[in-house]
Amino acid sequence: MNETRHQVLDALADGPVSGPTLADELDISRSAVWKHVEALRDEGFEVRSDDAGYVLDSVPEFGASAVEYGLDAPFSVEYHDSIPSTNARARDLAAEGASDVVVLADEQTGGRGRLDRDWHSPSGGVWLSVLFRPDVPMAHAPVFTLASAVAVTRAAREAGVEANIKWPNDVLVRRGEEERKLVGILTEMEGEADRVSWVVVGIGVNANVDPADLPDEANPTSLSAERGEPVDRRLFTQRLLEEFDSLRQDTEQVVEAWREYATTLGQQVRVETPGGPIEGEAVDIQFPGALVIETESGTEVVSAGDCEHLRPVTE
Ligand code: BT5
Repeated sequence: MNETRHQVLDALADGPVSGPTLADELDISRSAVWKHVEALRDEGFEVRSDDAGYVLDSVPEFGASAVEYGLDAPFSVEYHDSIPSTNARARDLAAEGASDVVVLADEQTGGRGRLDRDWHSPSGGVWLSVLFRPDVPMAHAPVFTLASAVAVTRAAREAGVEANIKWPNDVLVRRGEEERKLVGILTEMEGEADRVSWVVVGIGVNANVDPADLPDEANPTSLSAERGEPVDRRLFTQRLLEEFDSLRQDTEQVVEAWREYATTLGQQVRVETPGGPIEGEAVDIQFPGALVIETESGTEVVSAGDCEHLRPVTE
């Protein structure tokens, strides 16, 4: 949303405000005010005009301006009802030089997980990618995957869903022994060894989605299924972005926060790494995101791989 539209919206929220007053305050023409109001109406904002002027009656459920409105983080939002993949779009924007942009979609038709796996993204989810340019070496970039897992976990908990993190990139809900996948995260980046050029953090949240529409083998769940009612996607997305914004600026606090929500620590795990499987007890996480595993033959530090939580062997 451009700066003037933002100002118009803020003024309407404090309304009633007349067209001429707004035009004076913002130093634009009356017809420009009218155009901004019409554009907001087109986006689903209900703007009433009465004798005293314009009044904002309601904000749309989802969309670019809806999420930007009242957002306490410096991101601009690009919204799509349907798009192949928000990560692919964010990569294109990165190539054009953009930064601090969030690509948000209601539905993805070609969503991707790690290793080019499919990510099912029916309408009703929160499918988003954050493009930014942190001033850090490439080796530190995995911390942003952890940061996004923490951010989404906090937002889910605020929405009443007791989410936990499974290393490295899953957010789950536990039911007894069972773990159900609520969120997947895919981080992509480009740069030189000593400096990241851009990072795209792709976060896929099963928000108001029926788990029956998602692949069975992942044991999926959704915010609406856990809550028994739909979540306010606008507020959820705002909280997620605000938490992420504060964590990305203070990466020191990320590992500590991650430990608080992790289910992986203390568990027997099997991690499929490019060099083969590693099995043992997950004992810690190290900056910027490596898992420390005690195996029979010593301590291993693993920076990437698919992690399986093994059931403890009971005798
Ligand atoms: C992930 O991959 O978990 C990362 C997913 C990232 C998706 C976001 S959405 C916004 C952005 N745009 C994109 O195109 N991607 C990102 P991975 O750990 O590889 O898990 C993939 C596996 O999860 C699949 O093989 C399925 O088994 C399962 N799966 C697919 N869709 C799912 C869903 N909606 N919920 C739960 N599990 C799912």
